[in-house]
This record gives sequence, C-alpha cells and structure tokens, in this order.
Amino acid sequence: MTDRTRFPAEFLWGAATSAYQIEGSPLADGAGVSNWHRFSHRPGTVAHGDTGDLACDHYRRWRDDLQWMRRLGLSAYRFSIAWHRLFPDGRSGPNPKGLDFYQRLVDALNQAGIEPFITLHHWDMPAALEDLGGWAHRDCPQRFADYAHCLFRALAGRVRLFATLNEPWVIVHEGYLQGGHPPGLRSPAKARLAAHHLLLGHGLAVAAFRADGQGRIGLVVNLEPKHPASDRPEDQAAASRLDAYMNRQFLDPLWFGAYPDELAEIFGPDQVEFPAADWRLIRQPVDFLGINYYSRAVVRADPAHPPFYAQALPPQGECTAMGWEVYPAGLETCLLWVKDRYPGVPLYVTENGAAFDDPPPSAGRVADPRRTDYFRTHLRALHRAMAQGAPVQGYFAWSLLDNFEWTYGYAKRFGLIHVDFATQTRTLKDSGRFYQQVIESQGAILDDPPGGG
Ligand code: IFM
Repeated sequence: MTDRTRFPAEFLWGAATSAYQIEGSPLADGAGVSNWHRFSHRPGTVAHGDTGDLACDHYRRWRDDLQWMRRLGLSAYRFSIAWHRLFPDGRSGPNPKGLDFYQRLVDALNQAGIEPFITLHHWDMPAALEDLGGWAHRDCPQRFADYAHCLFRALAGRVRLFATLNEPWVIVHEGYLQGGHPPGLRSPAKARLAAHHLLLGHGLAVAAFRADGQGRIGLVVNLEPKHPASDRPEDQAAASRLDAYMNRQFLDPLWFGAYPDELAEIFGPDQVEFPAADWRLIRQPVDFLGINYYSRAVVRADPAHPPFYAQALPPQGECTAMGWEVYPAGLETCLLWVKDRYPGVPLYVTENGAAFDDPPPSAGRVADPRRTDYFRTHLRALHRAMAQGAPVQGYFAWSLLDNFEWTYGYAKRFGLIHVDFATQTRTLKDSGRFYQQVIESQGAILDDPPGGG
C-alpha cells in the first residue's frame, strides 16, 4: 500500500444495525417476547420511557432501507437476527414467518449486490430463556447453538459471513454485573458464568457451522485501549485489570484456551474452573474477528471501586454525545494489537461511529460535520493500521440509521441516515454523503483536507 489513502478493490464497505434497535413490530408474525421488549417496558429502565415497539419500523420498511443502502453504495450490510422471532420460547422452532422475513431480506440484499453479514446474537433473546437464568444458566449455550444451527441450514449458500455474538463484554458487564441491561443482575459470580457460557455458546455454534454451514464464521468484540493515568505501578496494574476484563477476556480463550490471569485477581473465588471439554469447544479456530471500536479509557487505581479497584478518568479531549472521547489513534492501536496477539485471521471493523446532537433536517440535508470528521479521522487510522499489516477486509459504519440506543432510547443518534421517529422519514446526513464519496473513491477523498468532503 502507498502513502495515499486507497483501499483494496475487494474491501467491503458496510453499515451495521441490530434487530431490536431498528426493526419494531417486536411481537409480529408469531415472535416470542424478547428480553429487551420486556425490559424496555419496565418503567425507569430506558430514558424517556422509550421502547423498541416501533424503532425505525424496519420490519415493515426494509425494502426502502435497502434502497438507502444502494444509494450509499454499500457493498455489505451487517444486521442481526432476532432470536425470539425464530424460537419464540427459546426451545421450539423455527417459526416459519420469522425465518421468512430474514430470508427475504437476505435474498434482496444478494440481488442488490450487497453482501449480508449476519450477527446471531446482538443482545436480544427469548425472554423465556432469560427466565431460566439467561447466559448464567448452563443450558443457554446449547439453546443458542440449536437456533444457530437452524439458521445455518436455512441460509446455506445465501450468506457468507456469520458472527456468533456481538460484544459479549457488554452483555456480561451491563446485564450481569452492573444491572443496566437485562436481566438486570449485579452479581460477580453470575457475570463470570455468563461470560463463560457465552463463549461456550460461541464454540457450540462454530461446531454446528463446521458440520452444516457454508461460508465463514467469527466473533465480534468491542475493544478499547486502556491507558494508565500515570507511571505509578498501581495505575499500570489497574489499567491492565481493565484491559484483561474488557479486551482479553473473550479473545484469550479462543487463542490460548485460558482466561487472563487478572480475572482471578478481580473475581477471586467467583473465578471458577471450567471443564476441559468446554475449552476444546471454545478454542476452535474462527475464520475472522470483528472489532467494534469507539473510544479509549485513561485509567487510575481506585481503592473505592471493587472489584476492579480502577476507575476511568473523565475524558479531556473532544467527546461525542455519549461522553466518549474521540480518539482515532486507538483504532490503529487496537487493530495492530489484535494482529500481533491473535494472529492468523482476517479482521473486519464491524462497528465504528459516533452519536452527536445533530440539527434537524433542513432543505433535505442534515449538517453533521463532527460525524464526518469522526469518520474521516478513523478511516485514516484504519488505513494506517492496514499499511502496517493489519489484515482488515472491511469496515462497517455504526449505524445505517438513527435508532434505539438501548437505555438511552432515541436520544442518541448514530446514523448515517437521520430518522424522524414521528413520521419515519429518512434523510441522508452530510456524513452519509461523505461516506458515499469515501466508498466511491475507494478512500481517495480521505486525502482531501477537512471541509472539502
Ligand atoms: O448501539 C450500540 C450497538 O448496539 C453495539 N455497539 C455500540 C453501539 C453504540 O453504543
């Protein structure tokens, strides 16, 4: 690769979404109740009482949304399957109408020359499985693998890229340790079990895929450099605990068949031993890794914050509407770190993007220069990482559409396309136009000075 910013011709240019965040119609066509449907309907869980009942109404408007993908020039679209549409009670399925929705979407994407990239579990699951204990229960991995297996068979030959889990760290941290997401637990012991069972579910799904699937399968994790706030050994150790917990907890097991040592320090007696047979499943090779990148953390030791005894400092630089520091160099760092520590597989940047308080559409435009800058600087960082050998084969902007940002509801907008949630009108943002030009020029526009794009 040269100094100029050019991406290979076969590079996938995508945008990403997830089922609960965009689909709406959560109970349509025989779908079961999902954990997120139930959780968001509980007062006090989501800002402004928002729910995913309508979201972007994508379940009914998916054909229009596909036209937007074409307009953007996307060569790939990453989306997730709502597990509860296929297995309403988590056990019996598949529900033909649920499956049909995704088969039609996949066929239409293929016809449009847009590669479907499917995530099997992007946080929403049948509520009935959560009632059993969710990921903290030992049966959950097998239920997940059964659902995955059914999908592999139904979509064989039509989908080339499958990710088992999206951001297992968030599922564990928010759902089982901090209580902010369903099932709303605050239990270090359950958090450890959930993490292990998520990995086991991943391993069982990979085994099913090897038996009956076609294409490539991988895992999607969210990574964040953890920089110590000072040279003090306490701060260094604190940063390394958080690094182990967030960045290595789900990747070391796949490559090395073990959890990072720091987890025992953090979880003490809750860090239990697991059977050797689990490790054989977890350690199976994957065909790619998906990396979601948003920001970094500067960490200092803090005796008042068990079990990590660490705290992230308030960010100093420019922040997004989520309060996350804009730190493009961290994307380069993460990709090079993964290339060195977990070698041998292609990588995708499966999510990257920013929420900002955009002005409302005016004369068919949304002026969002900060998001354009975010994409420009992060895509340049991605290109630098590739120039240093990071084997990245595609990039997925988060997100195609403004959508339901979990406990923040509709207040945080990440889309390339603005959604007026009252009328469901879509408007391409300036950043969407910029991304369109990035794709069209295979990156050349990234060499232009800011303001030109
Ligand atoms: O919206 C989420 C997505 O579901 C998972 N990754 C981070 C995004 C922004 O918070």
